[in-house]
Amino acid sequence: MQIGLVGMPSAGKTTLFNLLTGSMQPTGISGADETHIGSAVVPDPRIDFLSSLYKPKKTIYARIDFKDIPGVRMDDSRARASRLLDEVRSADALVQVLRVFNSAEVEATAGEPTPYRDLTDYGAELILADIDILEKRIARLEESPKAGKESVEQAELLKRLLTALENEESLKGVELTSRDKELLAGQSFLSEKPLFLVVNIDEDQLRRGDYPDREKITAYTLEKGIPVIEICALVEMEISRLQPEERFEFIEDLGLHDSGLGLLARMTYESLNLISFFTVGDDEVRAWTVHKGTNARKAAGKIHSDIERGFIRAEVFHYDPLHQLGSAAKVREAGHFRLEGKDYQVADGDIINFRFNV
Ligand SMILES: Nc1nc2c(ncn2[C@@H]2O[C@H](COP(=O)(O)OP(=O)(O)OP(=O)(O)O)[C@@H](O)[C@H]2O)c(=O)[nH]1
Ligand SMILES: [Mg+2]
Repeated sequence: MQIGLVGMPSAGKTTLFNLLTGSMQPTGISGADETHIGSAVVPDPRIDFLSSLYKPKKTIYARIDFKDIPGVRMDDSRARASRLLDEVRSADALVQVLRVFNSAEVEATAGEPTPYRDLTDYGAELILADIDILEKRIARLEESPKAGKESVEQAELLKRLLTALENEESLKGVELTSRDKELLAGQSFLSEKPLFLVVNIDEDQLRRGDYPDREKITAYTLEKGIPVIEICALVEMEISRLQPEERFEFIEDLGLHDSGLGLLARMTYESLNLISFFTVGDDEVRAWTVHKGTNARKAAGKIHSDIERGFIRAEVFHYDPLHQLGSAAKVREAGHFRLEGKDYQVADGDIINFRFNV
């Protein structure tokens, strides 16, 4: 699972990428031209607590993989534009970064921020790219000399998708039968990907709690069901490079209650229906990420395919009573230990020990 950071040039994607992943990629107009890949540690106070309780040799937080994709500039060649679009296409979900902050340096080349226009233009671009692909595929299907029943069926379906897009409806809203899904297998569309918005604001805008186009952006994202967070990418990145004792002062001063990374992680977990379960012990305390509804056996497979194959039982207790009572022994005494079978649906915050046999 990889999340693409996308949007217009100079929106602050690479700045945000550096903040999230602790990288030092060059930013700015003459910044790097290439896509960057990195992963971010998902902050989780539950892991902090478990680690302080078990004092393991290793503490491993969940991670989210990000890909920083440069924005397409007006003067870009078609080849570059299409290469960048392919990068977007290969991401599983998209975080669109929106330039709202004021910066004389950036405005000298990129002009005044036009956040609402950037937001809607980018959405339209994704739709246009999908239309382009659909038209090509439909033409190919119809021109194929030995067009069988399946090709006809497929072309019909693609035309239905095309109509939706031309009416500016998202593909997320198109109802698909299981046959449709079969016909579409392996085809991915940009406007169908989960999309989140990061509004990249500056310090003043953060203090004021307001910025240009705020109301329009809120209305648009509400209507389209796009989750939004506001981040001061540059400020946070600078703070993250300070010594810990200095950091606190700045965070207090700005009233940054939650880090950009924390907000982004929470938004992606919620919207993508992801949950965490934990494994604990003297060796290792670790968070694992699975989709809501994953059963115990599948969850075991996250750790190792042998554990999935040889699955016998899952010993489960929840983080909450452990946090309240302070030790696994007390949790056991209080009767919160459970033995679950392979079909048990793992819950967010479960602490699991898998019994298996290979
Ligand atoms: N003042 C201010 N400047 C910012 C902020 N975020 C980014 N910048 C500046 O904006 C410029 C562009 O930032 P980048 O992170 O390189 O932008 P990008 O989205 O990666 O741009 P491309 O890769 O060209 O698409 C850099 O000079 C950053 O320092 C911010 O929150 N405030
Ligand atoms: Mg960049």
